[in-house]
Amino acid sequence: MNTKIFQIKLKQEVLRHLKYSLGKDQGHATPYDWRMSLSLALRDIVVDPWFDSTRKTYDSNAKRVYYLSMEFLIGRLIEDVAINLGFEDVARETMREFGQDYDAIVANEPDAALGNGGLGRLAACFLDSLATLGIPAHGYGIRYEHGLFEQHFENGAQVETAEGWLAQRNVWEFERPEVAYIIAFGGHVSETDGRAVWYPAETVKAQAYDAPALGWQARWCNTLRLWSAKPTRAFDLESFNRGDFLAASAPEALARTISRVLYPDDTTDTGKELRLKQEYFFTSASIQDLIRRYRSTNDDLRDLPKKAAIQLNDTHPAIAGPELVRLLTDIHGIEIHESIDIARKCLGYTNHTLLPEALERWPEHLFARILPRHYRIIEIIQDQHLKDTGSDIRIIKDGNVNMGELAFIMATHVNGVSALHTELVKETVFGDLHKVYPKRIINETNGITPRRWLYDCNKPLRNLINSTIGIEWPDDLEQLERLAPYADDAAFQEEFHKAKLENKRRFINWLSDIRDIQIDPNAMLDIQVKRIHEYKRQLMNLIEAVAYWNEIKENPTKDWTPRVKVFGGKAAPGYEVAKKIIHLINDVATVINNDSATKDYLQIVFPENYNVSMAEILMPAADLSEQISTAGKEASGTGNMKFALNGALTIGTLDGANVEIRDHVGAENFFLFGLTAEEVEERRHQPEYSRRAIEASPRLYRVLNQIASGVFSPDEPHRYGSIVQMMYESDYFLVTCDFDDYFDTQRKVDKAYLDTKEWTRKTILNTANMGWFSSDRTIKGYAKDIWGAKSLYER
Ligand code: 26Y
Repeated sequence: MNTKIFQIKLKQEVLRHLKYSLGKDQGHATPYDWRMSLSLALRDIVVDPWFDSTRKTYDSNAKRVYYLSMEFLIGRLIEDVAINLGFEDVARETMREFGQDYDAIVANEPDAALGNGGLGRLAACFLDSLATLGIPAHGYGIRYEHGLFEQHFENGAQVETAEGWLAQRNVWEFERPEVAYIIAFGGHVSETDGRAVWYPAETVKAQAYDAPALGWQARWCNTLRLWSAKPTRAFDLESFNRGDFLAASAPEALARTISRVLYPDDTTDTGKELRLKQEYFFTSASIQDLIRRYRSTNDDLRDLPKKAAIQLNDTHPAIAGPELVRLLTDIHGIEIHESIDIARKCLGYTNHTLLPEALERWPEHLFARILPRHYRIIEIIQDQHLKDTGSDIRIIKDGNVNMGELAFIMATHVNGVSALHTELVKETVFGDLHKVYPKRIINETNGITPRRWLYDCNKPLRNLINSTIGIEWPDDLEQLERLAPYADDAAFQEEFHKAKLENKRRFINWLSDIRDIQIDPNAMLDIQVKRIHEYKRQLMNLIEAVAYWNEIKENPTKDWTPRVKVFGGKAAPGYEVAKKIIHLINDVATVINNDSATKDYLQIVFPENYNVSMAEILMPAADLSEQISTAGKEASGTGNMKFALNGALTIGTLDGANVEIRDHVGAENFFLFGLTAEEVEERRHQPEYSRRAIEASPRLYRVLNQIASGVFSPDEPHRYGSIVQMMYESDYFLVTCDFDDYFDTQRKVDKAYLDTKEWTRKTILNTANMGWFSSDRTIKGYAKDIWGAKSLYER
């Protein structure tokens, strides 16, 4: 449609929704009303490609991908939809004609924060790429009433409050009251003549809510189906009549708690009964749903693997294996060993972490109590595996049901998320199983969607790229290589630098709205944003800041490179050390930012509540990306990719996808430091390794003394005594051992930054060589190596 005509149409549609969906007239409409009306008008346009895609999928009876994930960290959608439809300018102009500020309307949308961090954001990027590539797919997850908690600081300490995205209507979803399944828990199983019948103690209903997942240029549209728990019987009249009012509302209470809130932990095993129920709840609903869909057009469930590829995003949905077996055998009458075989052919499992505390294990008694039939099926799966392989690796061991082993044994392919991580998976967590199934583990290096993480969030750079290499790159990101020849072109360098400055100004303006802080856009923006974890070593970054501050104070007239250090991220509410680190960062920031002798050279900011929308402002603005985890601990990282794609240089260790990023952008355009994964293991065996490292480094020693003696916490001098003591006695993540190399490398960064032309040349080469890290490439890999799924979209 011609732009002008479309604009008139969109204008009419927005007004129609304002009047008939919101019940408002123009004179009284709030930004919320405008946002809703615009969203609804855009949503209407999405419905056609959505129907088309669904129809094509049914007509072709093609293989579908089912991506099961406890987390989808989506962020806002309005701009994403407008851009995928190609109507961004039209939407902006339409709102302007109504006298509305389009950016403010976009910002009115709450983030859909149905995830903790990397794993959840990866799922969201994968949905985008699946739709862009035209692969028929469903995302399946939980429609949490409360997403990830909101973080606030009180006197520098993190406090959490409940997030309430569903307090407002979620415009992107369609409620499907007719799509509902019964999910059972507890009770007992009776087995007669080899036939098992499960008599559950309680049941809830899983009800579907569908949101369209639109791809680039609206060529294809998949579905994200999220399950909400509802009571099977809203009200137990019998109990009520007996006068037992509490019991009468018990089914409702259980149902509501199941999809009430996202577990706010990442990488610490919560081991809570409710979490197991959540996992089974959404997995069972999803498996029942995909079987129903399959049976609507196919007869024999033995052919399910030809039509359904089920991907498990970590072990959280690992109960999918036994659940599929249960449905095939108990409901559809297929012999159990054959069912196991069918289920395995459908399943793939992605591992996202090597940290032992993040591997899910359920106490046997708890598991058997809640899922008695599945417990029995797991025993059968285990027996068959032991018999087939002659190994002695068990799923049920030492009183626990191990979900990693279960997922591994039930999957055709197990994948790691970066080259290094995959090798470590083979050597460590699944070393034994790898020997038994040597072909099962493969690598699929993570990626990010270039639509959200460059095209949408970085308009200055988008425009420059468009005018340099054309507009084909957003779904063919390796075209960015064509920017490489311009790296030495002075005019292009200037334009590239200007785009970066514009993004930095945008960040500074945003920050000045929430903080009283003056920042020079020419200062280096050095950013570390991610969940707060000891292994990610925010503490090392902070110690380095203090050491730098000390140095500036000693020699205030030297030409120091001005830096603004930005931290962002949440700590799991129960993770005490991480919370202490947050408090320390804020305390150090208070002291350093108030030091008039150094404030032209060093400032520290830690904006509250880092989320996807904040990332969209930070990533394009960064000069330096901090990717400094202890080698061997970060499975991949994806923030590292977002920064480099947007023209930041990385200071980082040889960990996760940093290794591959460095290979792509070139070692000379990456600031490498630190021990390798192998050296880390060796070092841990040396006695007193951290004490010795501290004694060998006067700089580090001094900073630790300052922290320990209360320089940053005069109101409570011993506040950080435990942290300093930990550095001396149990520095498991080797902050102390990597510190000197890190500090020295930062000084190389300082020096490099002073040469703007050379720095810009390097940043151009980063952007130009990051195309491989598009999640489109990742999804093509999964489709070919694991799913056997094809694109149905014709160009
Ligand atoms: C068991 C439960 C407490 C749990 C909940 C969430 C365990 C783990 C998680 C989340 C893990 C996670 O986000 N891992 C990250 O996955 C990213 C995507 O693959 C990686 O880039 C990143 O390195 C990894 O830490």
